[in-house]
Amino acid sequence: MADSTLGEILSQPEVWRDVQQIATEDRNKIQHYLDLSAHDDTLFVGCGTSYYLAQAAASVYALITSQRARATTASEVMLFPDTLLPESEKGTMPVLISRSGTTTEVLYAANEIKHRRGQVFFGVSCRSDSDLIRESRFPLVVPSADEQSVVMTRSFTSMLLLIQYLAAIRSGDDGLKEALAQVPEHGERVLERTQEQAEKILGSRRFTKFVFLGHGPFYGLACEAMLKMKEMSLSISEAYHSLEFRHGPMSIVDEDMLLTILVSERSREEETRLVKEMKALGATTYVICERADTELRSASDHLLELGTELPDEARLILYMLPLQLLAYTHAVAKGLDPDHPKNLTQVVTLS
Ligand code: F1P
Repeated sequence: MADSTLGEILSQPEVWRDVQQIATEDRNKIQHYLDLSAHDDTLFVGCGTSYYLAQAAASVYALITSQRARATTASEVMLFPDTLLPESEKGTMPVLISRSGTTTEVLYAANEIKHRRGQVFFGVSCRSDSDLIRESRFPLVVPSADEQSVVMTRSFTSMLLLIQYLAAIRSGDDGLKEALAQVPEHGERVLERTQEQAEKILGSRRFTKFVFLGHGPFYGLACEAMLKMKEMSLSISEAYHSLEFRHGPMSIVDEDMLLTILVSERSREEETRLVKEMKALGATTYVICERADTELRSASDHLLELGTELPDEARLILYMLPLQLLAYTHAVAKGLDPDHPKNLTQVVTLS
């Protein structure tokens, strides 16, 4: 039976407090990094879970700083660097993200940026003794978020939270830093409520298809939820921008589908309409949101209201707790061991 994966999932509020401490104690160092790395465009880079982290990070970084930010896979930087870092543009700051700091494509991307282009980059990792961090001009490390498990859970949310603090420091938004400081306590309350909810949802029907939807930074979270469900429970699992689901993918909606939507305050009205339509097509709907009005509540077969009074850009990582537990619970119910996911290793190194 899994123990490290579940333990790592449940430890997240405590590790998030460590991130808050790093952002406070290292604030001057982080500000110095930002001063030295003056840039007007940020490219977040990663693989697997760390790529989905890069997607969520780019969107929330742009929201907070009002600066341009993009996300890509490390393999794209390795194979098609000129499409992302054209020689004509020097104002882009790469942020390379990797729990292990040793993933081959990430190190290739680091080499391309540093040694072939003579540029510098931020490195975000859980391991300070890694090649990525040694190569980074601006290293940011969250050691207590590291994991024994193959699948990434607390490393994902903790490195994303650190990047949210980076954005808040960059934009001088003290109100956002105060909002982020409240997230660990909300996390403890969410964990108390969601382990039982995951069992209730999965006990209600035998789902064979899982879809996760979201917009803005919540799309990167939806992609990560898709990957967790796939990695841990070996299930058919897809992720889309919420309104994109109508443009073809909804053809597979039926009674075997659990459709989970990560509702943001910015897109709540449109996402409420979508949930009602998908419920009418036969999907079981699971809505995670800040607060549900009557219409959204009636369209939700299962509902988690976070009730934090925090803005979208501060509330992000709280959505991952129920989503990680949903995947974990489904895996164990199928007799699988999330600590030893099929076909996977903790780090992908190419010889
Ligand atoms: C990235 C990654 C993980 C995946 C598996 C293999 O690792 O692809 O997302 O779950 O563990 O490695 P990293 O570059 O963040 O260490």
